[in-house]
Amino acid sequence: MSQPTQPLVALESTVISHGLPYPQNLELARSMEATIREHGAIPRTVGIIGGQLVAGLDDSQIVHLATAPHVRKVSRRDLPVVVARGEDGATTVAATMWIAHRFGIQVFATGGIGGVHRGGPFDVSADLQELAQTPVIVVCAGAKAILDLPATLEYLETHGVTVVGLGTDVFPAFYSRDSGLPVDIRCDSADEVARLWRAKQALGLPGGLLVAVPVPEAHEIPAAEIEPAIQQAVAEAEARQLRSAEVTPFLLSRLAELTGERSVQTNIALLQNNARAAAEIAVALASSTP
Ligand code: PSU
Repeated sequence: MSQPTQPLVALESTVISHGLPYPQNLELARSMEATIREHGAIPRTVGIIGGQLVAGLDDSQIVHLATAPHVRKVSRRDLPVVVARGEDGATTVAATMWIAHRFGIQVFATGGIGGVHRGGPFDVSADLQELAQTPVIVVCAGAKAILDLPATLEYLETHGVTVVGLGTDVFPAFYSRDSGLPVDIRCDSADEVARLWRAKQALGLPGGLLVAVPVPEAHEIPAAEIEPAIQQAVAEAEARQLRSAEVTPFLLSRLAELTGERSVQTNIALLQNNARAAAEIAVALASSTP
């Protein structure tokens, strides 16, 4: 594959349509794009409009996904459905990675990835399998502790996905900086991440790279504080017998209700931070000699 000449950064749209309330979702979508530009890279927010895959939604399309009711949450398995029906769709990490790759984008900033859910029934996000097969660097703040984090990291290990801690030795847990679980490798700069990515490509290894960046300290919600709300939300999801794609949006919105505005502020802070880190990685990749 040809090397990127432009420092492009993909952004997902499930966080806009399903992850944050209005109007913070719209403000966030716009300010992540602005942060990426401020750091010398080019944002490409990904979504589906009228059955067309778009990598680089314009402002009116972003407003539409932030405000329209019932926009479908689109993961990999939903892609043919929305295309065949000419529908709109908000793309998850998995679908955004797949579209980003099709459009030649190698770096993607998100908040938290999906993973292996706690307890039963068996529920594994398609995000993990996408990381195993699609060559995109995904910059996130780890995964929420609504998930089974040890099982999530095991799954990634089994599928050959290297987990990088950017400026950290431990996998962050989204709201909290420390899940207590180690990452595979610590990198302390965007250049170091770019070198790792080049090495992976030179070896011909398939799949992506997960770069985990802890939420800035000022915005952290310590694990002990967030855990009771997580346990309550997980118990409620089980009592309602939710399945598949319904589970994550339910847990996210219950957590927001249970923790109030604070969790939304933390969510926004880490997304901005990830946008900055992803822009720096994209710039490092675009300027490094292949
Ligand atoms: N985790 C978050 N916020 C989010 C999501 C996950 O903290 O908005 C979204 C992402 O788009 C992710 C998707 O790809 O949820 C995972 O959904 P599922 O578990 O159904 O695969």
